[in-house]
Amino acid sequence: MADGAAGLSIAHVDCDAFFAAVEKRDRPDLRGVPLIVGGGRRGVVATACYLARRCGVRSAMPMYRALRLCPEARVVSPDHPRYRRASGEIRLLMRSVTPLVEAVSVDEAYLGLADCPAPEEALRGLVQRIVDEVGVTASVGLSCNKLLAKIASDMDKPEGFTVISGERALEVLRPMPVRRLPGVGPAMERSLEAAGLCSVGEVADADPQELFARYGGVGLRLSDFARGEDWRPLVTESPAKSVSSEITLDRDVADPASLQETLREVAEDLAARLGKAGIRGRTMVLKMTTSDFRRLTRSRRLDAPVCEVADLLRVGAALLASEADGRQSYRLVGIAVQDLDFWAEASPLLDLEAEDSRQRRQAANETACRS
Ligand code: TTP
Ligand code: MG
Repeated sequence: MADGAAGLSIAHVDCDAFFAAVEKRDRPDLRGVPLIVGGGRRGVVATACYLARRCGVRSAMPMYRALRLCPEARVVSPDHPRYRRASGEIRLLMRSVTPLVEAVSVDEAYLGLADCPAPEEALRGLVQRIVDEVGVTASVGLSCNKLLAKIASDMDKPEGFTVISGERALEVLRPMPVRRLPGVGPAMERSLEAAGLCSVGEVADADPQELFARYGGVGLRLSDFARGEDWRPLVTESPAKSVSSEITLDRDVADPASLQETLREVAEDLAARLGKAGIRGRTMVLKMTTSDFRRLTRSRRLDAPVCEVADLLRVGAALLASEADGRQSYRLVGIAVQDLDFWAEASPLLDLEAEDSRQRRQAANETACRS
C-alpha cells in the first residue's frame, strides 16, 4: 500500500494538559480559571492547564512555587481512575484509525499510518472524535518518523496539528535547542553545550566520529536524530515486567518510623510513574538492602491490581513492618509492582524496568522535617 501521503507515515498524538482537561470536563466550576492538578504530601504539580502555564507553572514544580507564580490558581488532587477511563477511551478511538498504536504514556501514542491513504484527514477525524466523545483536546504531529512526529505534536500545543514533511525536517530541527532531542537530559545538555553544541544544527554538523568518541552509541544516535533520521520502529507490545522505585539512604537507618517515612516517598514516586505510564500491578514487592549489603525481597499477591499511592503504601507498610524490627539497619528501600496490567499499554520507551534510584542527601530525620 501507499507509504502514507508523501512519506507521512507516523503520527504522534498527545492530549493537552491531560489531567487538567479531564478535571475541567467534569467540573464546570473549574473552566476558565487557572487549574493545577497535584499536591499530595510531596506537593508537586502533576500538570497545569494552559491558563496556569501562562504564569510559568509547569509539571514537577513544587506546589508552593507554582502558587507563588499563580496565586489565583485552583488546585485539585489527581483522580487517576477517571484519567485511566479517558485514556482507555482515547486508545480505542486511536485503534479505530489503525491497529498500529504504540502507547507511550497515559495520554500519548504513536500511530502507524503507512497504509493509510489519507493520514491527515484520518487524524483530523480522530481529534474531533476525542473532543466529542471523550471531552478533551489533543495535539497531533504527523511526519515520517517518531522523532519528527513527536517534535511536531509539541510545536503548536494546545490543539495543534503540525505536519513536518521530510523536505522541511532540517529547516525545523536545526534552530532547536539540543534538549529537544530524545535522550538529552540536563546533564547531556550541559555537556553538549560545553562542547559548543547548543543547537540541533550544530550537532548535525559535528563529526559523528567525534560524537561517538565522546558519548559512544548515544552520540551516534544523537547525530542521526539531529539530521532528522530515526529508524526506531513502532512497538505495539510492551516487554516491561515490573515497575519499581527505590531510595538509597546515604546513611544506614534502623528506626522503623523513619523507614516507613522513606517508604512513603518511594510509594508516591512509584504511584506517579504508574499513573503517567498507565500501568497497574497485581503483585507488590518490597525490596530492601541491609547495611551489610544483603538484598531481601518480600512480595504479596493482591486481590486486584493497584497503582494508587494509598494502596502501595498500605501493602508496602505491612511488608515493611514485618521486616524492620529496629535492630537491623538498612541502606535502601524500594517497592515494585509486577503482574502488570497495561490499561494504557505503556511503551518500553519509558524504560520501566530501569530502577529509579535516587540518592538521599539526608537520612530519615530530614524527611521528618520536611513533612
Ligand atoms: P504530559 O503529556 O507530559 O503533559 P500534559 O498532557 O499535562 O500537557 P501537554 O499539553 O504538555 O501534553 O503528561 C500527561 C499527564 O501525565 C499529565 O496531565 C499529568 C501526568 N504527569 C505527571 O503526573 N507528572 C509529570 O511530571 C508529568 C510530565 C506528567
Ligand atoms: Mg499531554
